Amino acid sequence: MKKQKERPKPRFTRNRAVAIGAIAAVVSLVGFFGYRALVPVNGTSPVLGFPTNDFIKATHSKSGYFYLSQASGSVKGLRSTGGSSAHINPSYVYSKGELVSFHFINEDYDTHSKHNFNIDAFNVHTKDLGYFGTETVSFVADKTGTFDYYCSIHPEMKGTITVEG
Ligand SMILES: [Cu+2]
Repeated sequence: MKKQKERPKPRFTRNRAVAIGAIAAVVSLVGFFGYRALVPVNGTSPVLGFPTNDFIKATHSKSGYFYLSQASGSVKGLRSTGGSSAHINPSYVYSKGELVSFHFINEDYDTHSKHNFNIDAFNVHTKDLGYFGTETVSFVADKTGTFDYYCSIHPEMKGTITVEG
């Protein structure tokens, strides 16, 4: 009678360890960004729901300092002015009540100047960020109208945010 080979016992394999590590990383990322996104800077209580994410960078070229949207394809809230996915000092459009997260990054490779991002109407004020600094600010678009966003260091860096009722 043939003796059956013993099957290897299930072990904590390397692959499994990698998978668990990856899941833990994703969960902690979601926890970090999710929590920040839930507390708007112009409110006191967390807002449940998925924010509209907009990525905007501060940069510089021969034409001066400006903001540039970092949109891949069509992004909700960004009013397209052409076929290009990058917009200089872009205009944003939101619906009243929308939770908005701005992800701001200083990519001013030219001058390494500091930059910030402000929307007074919604109490949005980032720190003065150095080169490659980033900050995420979330707010609730709780009033209608057209409002300015700007960099307090460079007057030419400004654009508008429109909230429609
Ligand atoms: Cu600036």
